[in-house]
Amino acid sequence: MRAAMRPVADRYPLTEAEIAAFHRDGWITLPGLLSAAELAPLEDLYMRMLRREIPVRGRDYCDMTGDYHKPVEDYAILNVMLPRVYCPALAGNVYERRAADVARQLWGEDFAIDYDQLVAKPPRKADAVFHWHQDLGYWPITEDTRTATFWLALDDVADDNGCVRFVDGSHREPELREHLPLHGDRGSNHTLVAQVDPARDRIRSAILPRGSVSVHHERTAHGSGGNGSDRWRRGYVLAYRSPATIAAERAMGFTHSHNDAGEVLTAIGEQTRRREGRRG
Ligand SMILES: O=C(O)CCC(=O)C(=O)O
Repeated sequence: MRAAMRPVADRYPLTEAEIAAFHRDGWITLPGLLSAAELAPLEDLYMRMLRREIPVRGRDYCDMTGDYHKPVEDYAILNVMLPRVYCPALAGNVYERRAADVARQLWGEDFAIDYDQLVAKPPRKADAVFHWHQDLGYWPITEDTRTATFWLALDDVADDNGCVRFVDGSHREPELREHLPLHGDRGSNHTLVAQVDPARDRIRSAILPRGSVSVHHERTAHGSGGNGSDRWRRGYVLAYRSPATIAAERAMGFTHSHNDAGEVLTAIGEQTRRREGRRG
């Protein structure tokens, strides 16, 4: 299938070169996953959630740059965890169906949604920095490492409005990089920060037109700069993993909600630190 002919209904066929690039670099971009007509109803629900017309419980509506006590009007990165829980109309949408098709081509048939997330930088938010991290730094370490996390652009995104940037090949490093909390402990703020060195790491920006996606692996280091532009930078994240991995997470009490019990998040942090400690 030629790239120009996709998508076809719920399918988005990948080329062999795209599959190889995902496994080599730990991330890829895919153009035109959704059309303007397909984006419009999703964008409407997205904005209703950001405006809090659809209620979101507790810390699942937060600012990824600050502590949990920051006033909403000062938020730099508006972050909604688990939007399909709070807005069931999102469940089963065309983005979910096409992303599932892509995830299965990358990794095999047994793939399901682990969590979803909205992550939006309003215009002129120079402090809307999403710090470098590997997703696995936030997650429990599970046996099956297969992940495909999608980041759908609701706006044209580039460096000026804070697009996501990835470190090529970092998913193939033998150990996770060290992750330290940004503010105090995980009870004060969710954000963790990993070391990335522009002199040593090969960093590339995921420049995406509206309706396109990036797809990354759970160990690929990534982050994003502030939004210095007059445009929004809105992303809609969907993470796919195997049903067995999702069940293992849930058995630990880990749902990707920021309202998960503090002891669960602390135990996961300790598991990651023990793993990092084995490096030396
Ligand atoms: O939106 C961003 O800048 C970062 C998003 C992210 O970390 C992710 O999708 O895993």
